[in-house]
Amino acid sequence: MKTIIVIPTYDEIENIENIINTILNVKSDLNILIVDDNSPDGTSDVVLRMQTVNSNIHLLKRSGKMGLGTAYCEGFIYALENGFEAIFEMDADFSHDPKEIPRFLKELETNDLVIGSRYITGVNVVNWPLRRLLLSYFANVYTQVITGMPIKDATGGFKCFRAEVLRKINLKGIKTNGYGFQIEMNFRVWKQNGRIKEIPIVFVDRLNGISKMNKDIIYEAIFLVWKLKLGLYKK
Ligand SMILES: Nc1nc2c(ncn2[C@@H]2O[C@H](COP(=O)(O)OP(=O)(O)O)[C@@H](O)[C@H]2O)c(=O)[nH]1
Ligand SMILES: [Mg+2]
Repeated sequence: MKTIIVIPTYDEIENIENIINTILNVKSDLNILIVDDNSPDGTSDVVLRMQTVNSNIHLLKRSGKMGLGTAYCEGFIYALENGFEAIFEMDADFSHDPKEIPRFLKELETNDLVIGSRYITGVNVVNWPLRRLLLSYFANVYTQVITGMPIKDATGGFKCFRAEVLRKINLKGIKTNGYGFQIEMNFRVWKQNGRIKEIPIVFVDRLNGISKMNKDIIYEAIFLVWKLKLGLYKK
């Protein structure tokens, strides 16, 4: 399958070159799309430089920080327009191990969405403060109870979609970010009876750069699950 890894970036200068090279070392025919929100640290300049020697590296540069959800949706639209069949979500900060990419692709042969899950075999999170781990864990229990969606890790950001399933989603209508975005995408695939498979991954907190997580992302997710449950979202 023609595969692209979509990576949203905001101030990832310390990770960008390394993550791109690590992914290409896993499989040199993978394509990578960086969706950069005009990072002040010049992340996109590094991508531009790397593009000159490798045409598998793509860049979408947006005018400013507009959030993770819309960055992914623009990336997905680009991927669909360019004929990619397997479309990944992945972070730039090495929390997601590129070596796992082939395992996702194997599972995608018989599924529509493969989710890297931190919570199917106990708790596979390394180096997160307990506060953040508890927040994530209970956010997932809450999401599962309210929505009824049988997914143990609905907020994770390492996953792979089949193009067909993304084509059925109104990507321009999605306004959520962060946790909420991940939940909403899973929910929409689930509602169209997409085949969803969780595979265990280990999530390691970033070593370089800083997290862009904030309180608004948590409030958004709390209200979103009710909206989804009650059907109050744009189809
Ligand atoms: N384009 C874009 N990327 C973002 C934005 N916010 C976060 N990111 C990227 O999304 C990924 C996950 O963000 P991160 O800060 O690591 O979140 P955390 O892992 O939940 O702490 C990283 O690659 C970030 O650079 C944004 O507003 N726009
Ligand atoms: Mg991170």
